[in-house]
Amino acid sequence: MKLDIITYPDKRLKLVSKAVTRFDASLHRFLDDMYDTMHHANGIGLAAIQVANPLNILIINLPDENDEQSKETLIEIINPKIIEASGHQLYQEGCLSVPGFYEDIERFETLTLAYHNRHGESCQLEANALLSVAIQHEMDHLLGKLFIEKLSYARRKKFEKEYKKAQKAKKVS
Ligand code: Y12
Ligand code: CO
Repeated sequence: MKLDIITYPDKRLKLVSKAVTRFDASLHRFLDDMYDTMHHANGIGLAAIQVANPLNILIINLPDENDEQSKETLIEIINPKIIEASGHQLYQEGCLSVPGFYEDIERFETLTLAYHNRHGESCQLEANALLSVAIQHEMDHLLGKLFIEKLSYARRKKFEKEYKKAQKAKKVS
């Protein structure tokens, strides 16, 4: 089932998400709904708070070398914790909760992540390049942070003006 994605400036995006403690059928249904929602919106990453549920859950589904997404490569990450990070990279980010805006953001190049899967089992992964960017972007959502908060003062002001104008135009059409 597809859920509604909340968008900036919805205040719920500022909430700090809470740990998942029950790895039950209701969690599995919610993860499936998150996938349907992200897939329908052509996204590659989604955090639970983007569908108004403040839990430490994120999903990532990167495209393959032919630019195609497959559910087989979906990564479900619950209660993530970065245990090591190094290097720096710039990547042009976008967010389903900030539609129509993309900007270069600096992130760690590589990271090691500890997390739980949908069954509550402890897992670990190493990520670099796009996967590393996606994990850091989605983990910021769990802390109530959006990538636009990383912009310079001048760029953020320009964004606010452009975004408001685009929102107004959407309402009229
Ligand atoms: C690298 C950078 C950022 C992430 C976080 C996950 N971000 C997304 O999945 C963004 C998806 C997105 C999709 C859009 O819709 C279409 O392309 C059809 C979109 O377009 C509009 O809003 C108009 C914007 C963002 C992971 C890895
Ligand atoms: Co986002």
